[in-house]
Amino acid sequence: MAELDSLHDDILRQIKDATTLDALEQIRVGVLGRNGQLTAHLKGLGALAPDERKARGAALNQLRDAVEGALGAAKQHHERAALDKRLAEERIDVTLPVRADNDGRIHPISQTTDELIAIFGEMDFTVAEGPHIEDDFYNFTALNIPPEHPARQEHDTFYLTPRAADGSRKVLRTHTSPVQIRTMQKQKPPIRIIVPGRTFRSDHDATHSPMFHQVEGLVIDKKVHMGHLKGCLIEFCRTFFDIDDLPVRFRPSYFPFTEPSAEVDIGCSREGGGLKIGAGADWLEILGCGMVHPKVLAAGGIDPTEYQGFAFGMGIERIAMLKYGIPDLRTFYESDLRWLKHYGFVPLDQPSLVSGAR
Ligand code: 2NM
Repeated sequence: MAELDSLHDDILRQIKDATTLDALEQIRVGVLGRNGQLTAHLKGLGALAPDERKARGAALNQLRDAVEGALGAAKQHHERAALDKRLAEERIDVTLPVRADNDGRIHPISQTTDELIAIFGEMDFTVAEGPHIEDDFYNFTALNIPPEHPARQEHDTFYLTPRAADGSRKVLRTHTSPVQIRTMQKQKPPIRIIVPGRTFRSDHDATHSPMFHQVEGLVIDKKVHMGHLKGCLIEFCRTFFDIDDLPVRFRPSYFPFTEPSAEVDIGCSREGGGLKIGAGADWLEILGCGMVHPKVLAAGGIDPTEYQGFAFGMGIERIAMLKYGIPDLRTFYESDLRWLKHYGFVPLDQPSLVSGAR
C-alpha cells in the first residue's frame, strides 16, 4: 500500500509538472494505457488471494479515479490557457485587401441571380427562401395542381423514399412556388417577394437538367391587377436585357395556379440562323405569369375576396444563356475552369442598376 501511495504522489507530481497537452497525453498512456503502470497493477490482481484482491482492487480503483480526475482538470486548464493565448495574440486585419491574383470568377448563375435581386429589389421586392425537400401539399396541392396532373407523375418528379406512416412521400421541389405558399402563410399582405433557387425535375437532355434554377415572384395587396403585372414585367425585361424599347408581348396561356395566365415573349430576330434580342419580327418566350388563383390564395391563408395578386416564374439558366450568349445548358454544371474563366464574372464587380444589371 505504501508503494501505491508513492505511485500516486509520483503520478500527480508528473501531471502538475506537465506544461503541454502532449505531455499530459504521454502521462495518461504511461499510466492508464495498455502497457501502463496502473494497468499492470490491475492485471496483477488476478494472482492474489480473494481478501487481498478486494482491498488492493479498491485502492487501485481509487488511484485510477484520482489520476483520471487530475488529468481531466489539467487538460482543461491547458486548453483554456492555449485559447486565452490565441485570443490575446491573434488579430484579424479586416482592412486587408482581397488577394490580388484576381483568378476567381462568379458563376453566371450567381451573377444572374444577383442581377434579378438588384432589379426586383429596386421595385421593393425582398428575397424569400425555403426548403428543397417539400411536402406534397406545398409543391402541388396548395398550387391547385390536381392529383392526376402529369407533373405529379413518378416520371417527372423526384420522390423521396421511404414513405411516411400515412403513405405520403416527400418530393424535391419542382418549382420555387412552395416558398410563395409558405410566405403567404406566415406574412400578412402586402407581400412583394422573389424566390430564386434550385429546383428539380426528372428530365435530362440537351436543354433540360435534373437540377436547375428558377426565380418566381409574388405580389399580393388590395386592388392588385393585371396592369401592375404587365408594368412590372415589362420593366423587368427591359432592365434585364438593357434595351429601353425592347418589345414585350403577353400571350394568353394556362397554369393551374394562376387565372388568367399569360406567357411573356420578347422581340428578337432569327435572321441568318442566329438570335438577336431586341429587334426583328420574331418572338422569344422568356417567362410565365398570371393573377394568383383564388384557391391558391386561400391555401396560403389569404382571403381572396379581400386580396388579389400576381405571380411569375422563369428559368435562370435560360435567361442567363440568352443574355450572355451561352449556347449549351450542360456546360453550367461541368465546373470547367476554362468555361468559368470565359463566361464568369469578376468578383466585387457587383450587379447594380448602374453596373452589370444595367
Ligand atoms: C409561373 C407562372 C405563373 C407562380 C404562381 C405562384 C403562386 F405560388 F403564387 F401561386 N408562384 N409562382 C407562377 C405563375 C409561376 O412560372 C412559369
